Amino acid sequence: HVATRREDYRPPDWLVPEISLDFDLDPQRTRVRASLEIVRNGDHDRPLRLDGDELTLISARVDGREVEPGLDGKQLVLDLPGSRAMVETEVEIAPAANTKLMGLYASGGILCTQCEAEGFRRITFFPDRPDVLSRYRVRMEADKDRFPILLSNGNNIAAGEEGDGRHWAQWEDPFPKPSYLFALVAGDLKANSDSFTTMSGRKVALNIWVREADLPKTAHAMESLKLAMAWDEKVYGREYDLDLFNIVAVADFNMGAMENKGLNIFNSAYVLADQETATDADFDNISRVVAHEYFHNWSGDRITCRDWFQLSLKEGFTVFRDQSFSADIGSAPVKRIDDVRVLRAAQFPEDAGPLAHAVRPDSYIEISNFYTATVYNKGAELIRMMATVLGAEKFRAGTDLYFDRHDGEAATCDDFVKALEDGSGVDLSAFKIWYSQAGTPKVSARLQHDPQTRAATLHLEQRVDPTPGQPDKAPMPIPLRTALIGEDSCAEIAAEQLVLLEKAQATIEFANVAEPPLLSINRGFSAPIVLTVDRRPGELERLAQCDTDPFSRYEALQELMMCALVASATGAAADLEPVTRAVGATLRSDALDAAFKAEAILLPSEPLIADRLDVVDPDAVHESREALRRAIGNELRDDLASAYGTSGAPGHDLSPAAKGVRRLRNVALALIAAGDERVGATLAHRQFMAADNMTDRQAALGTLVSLDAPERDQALAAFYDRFHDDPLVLDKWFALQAAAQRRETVDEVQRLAHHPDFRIGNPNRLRALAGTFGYNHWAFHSPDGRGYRFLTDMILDADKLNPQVAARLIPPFGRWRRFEPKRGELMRESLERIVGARGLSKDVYEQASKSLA
Ligand code: B3K
Ligand code: ZN
Repeated sequence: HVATRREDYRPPDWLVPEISLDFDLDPQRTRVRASLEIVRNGDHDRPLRLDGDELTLISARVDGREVEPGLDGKQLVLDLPGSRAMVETEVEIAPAANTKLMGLYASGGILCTQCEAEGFRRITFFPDRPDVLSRYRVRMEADKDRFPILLSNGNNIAAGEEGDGRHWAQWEDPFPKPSYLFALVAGDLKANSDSFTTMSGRKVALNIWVREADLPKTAHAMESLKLAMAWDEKVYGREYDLDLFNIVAVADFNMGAMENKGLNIFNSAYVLADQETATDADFDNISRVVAHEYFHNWSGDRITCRDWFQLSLKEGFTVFRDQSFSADIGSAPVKRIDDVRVLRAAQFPEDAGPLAHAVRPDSYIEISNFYTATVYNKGAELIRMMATVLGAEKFRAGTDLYFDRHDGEAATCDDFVKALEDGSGVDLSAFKIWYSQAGTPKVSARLQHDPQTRAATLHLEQRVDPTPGQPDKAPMPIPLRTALIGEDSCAEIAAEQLVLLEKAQATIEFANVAEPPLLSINRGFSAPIVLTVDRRPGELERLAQCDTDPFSRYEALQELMMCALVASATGAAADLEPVTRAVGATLRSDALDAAFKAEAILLPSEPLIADRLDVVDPDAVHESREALRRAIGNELRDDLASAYGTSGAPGHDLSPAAKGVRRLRNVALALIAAGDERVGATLAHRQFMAADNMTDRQAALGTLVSLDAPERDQALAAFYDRFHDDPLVLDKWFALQAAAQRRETVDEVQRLAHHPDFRIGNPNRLRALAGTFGYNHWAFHSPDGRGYRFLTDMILDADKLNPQVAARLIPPFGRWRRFEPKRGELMRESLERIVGARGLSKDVYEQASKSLA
């Protein structure tokens, strides 16, 4: 398997300004005729190379004459004498046999496409790279009964009948685009139709296409779409540019969704929702993903990436945009807490492990493996840092210039930073290192106070550990929003300022600090770093009460818990008293809202605790966390009971306030059960039976699945009976059991893998079972290695069908070096077994072999 390297980038030898595609659609055998207008790019005599993958070539023509093209690997090679040519190919593909779900495939009777990153070559021969932009004309023909709806990018310009039960449609997309944004859908679909009037007064038709039975579940996605369209006009000045915007939901999809121009294709999990089947988190995720894909119309489609190393140009920026959108339509502090939780759960471990790579990577074997938390979420954080440094107005001037300057182009991350600099007049060159240097910076902070002189001195130090291929690291610019809080007054005594740590060390002075100060630093998580603050006992507890920044206040309580958890996981004496006291005070606070309380009192996850340990013993981590949960459940019985009794959240109410109340009630329920299993089981079962919404039902079941109570199996059976015909809810049923905190979970997942409803070929179902299990720290790391064996078998079985999805199950193994020797060795052996398997895909090979290194 050969690596592609960023430094080898060369502009394309040939351009394709126009392409016509003609599809004769059939699930078993689809005929694709392509006409490419080819133009030589620059002065060279290299042949035309067209990418292809699993295509059966029927014929090829150059300027109307049949030719016998050469083949180099999977590429079709044609010598073209002139500077222009019309190249026509005819190929056959088999959508129903396409289990990789890349290219044209079938999902529940619908034919659909997924082309990013390199799926278009599975449809026709083409220079399948993002810097070749073409205008697309598409004609498709299909059986009218089975495929009454025929969609592609852009506008529907003609349609008709063939008489033999077949019909056709023609589509044209006026905007030149790279092949990865091509899309086609054919199926028996019904639309929820609406419209949006843009800021310049153009009326855009909006459709969300689903199977007829799912139509009632599309209202929230439609509302989210209209909110996103209005938000992008207001916040970025971006208007939609076609008269039509289509969204299609399919049940089999490798990722969340895809931003194809004018025809977004979605995993149905990010479209379908109603009160009875979707949780508050599902509703939020739908808003987030609908907005994300919509925002790509500008940050991705109008301006695309020059090459796949620049992926974060569109993904980091678009994640930043969707995060800001969600913050604006919901609770901004809670959204920030959520985003940081995702970053710490997914990106920090990636950056600290064998798969660490830069936001703009230097090489890849399989680009699908680089749709990572680093490219997406760390990419968003680095844009957030630049936005923080610039301030809202200058940042907007920068993005305006970016959209204006690069419209219609395939751009680079450097272009983006340059536009921010030129638009704002601020030099951001120091920040570029965030694109190229992998690893999470570690910052240590110490605040010294002299009551006599009233001077406070902040000492800062940073370092970045080596990552694969990058042994020596340079200091990075780290913007730290910083304030001082009075220990006695419980108020801000030094107003917030932005401290930019640029070198390895820095000292910052504060004058007129009369009372003992508490350091409130990295407020709002202004930099994606690991921060260690040298603190006196009692400081964190006080900050958890007094910090004026909601994120830092949350962080203080989390850190207080973490210190206790790490202490007890390493066998040191842990004083749980200050923790329960602080949790109690948070629960009783009148100043905090329910959503914030819920986030703040939620214990750090087991993987997060493990990240703090030099040698991980998963049993010790589990015991330590359970002990703290028990202590909180017991000590704070009354506070938890009154939190659980909070009213004001009718099931249909999706306001941030109602969602917050449900969240707090359900976090409280889990802690009550930790304190007293019997009380917890009774409450949870009662809630499960009475629930009029999926948030409360799933949370109740989530508490029950980890208990050894008779109510557990009753509730699981009742849930299955009611919802087994709804695939998205059935995914929850699988996931809840795979997440259960019990010794038996490893047996359970093995049984579930043989359940008649388990479908290894459906990515959502596979992720619900195997993906969830991989992050069930205690169960996955079962000391006998059965958890490892289960996931290894799953990965190898899944790889035969869908390499991309199989490869995404590997990261839990990558942390093998950090575990106690017995488990570490078992994990390493699992990776060896994967790498040694016959017929392994390059996706899985790359992830497993790099994990061993
Ligand atoms: N751009 C797509 C990613 C598709 C990747 C497939 N390997 C989804 C998104 O980020 O919006
Ligand atoms: Zn995206």
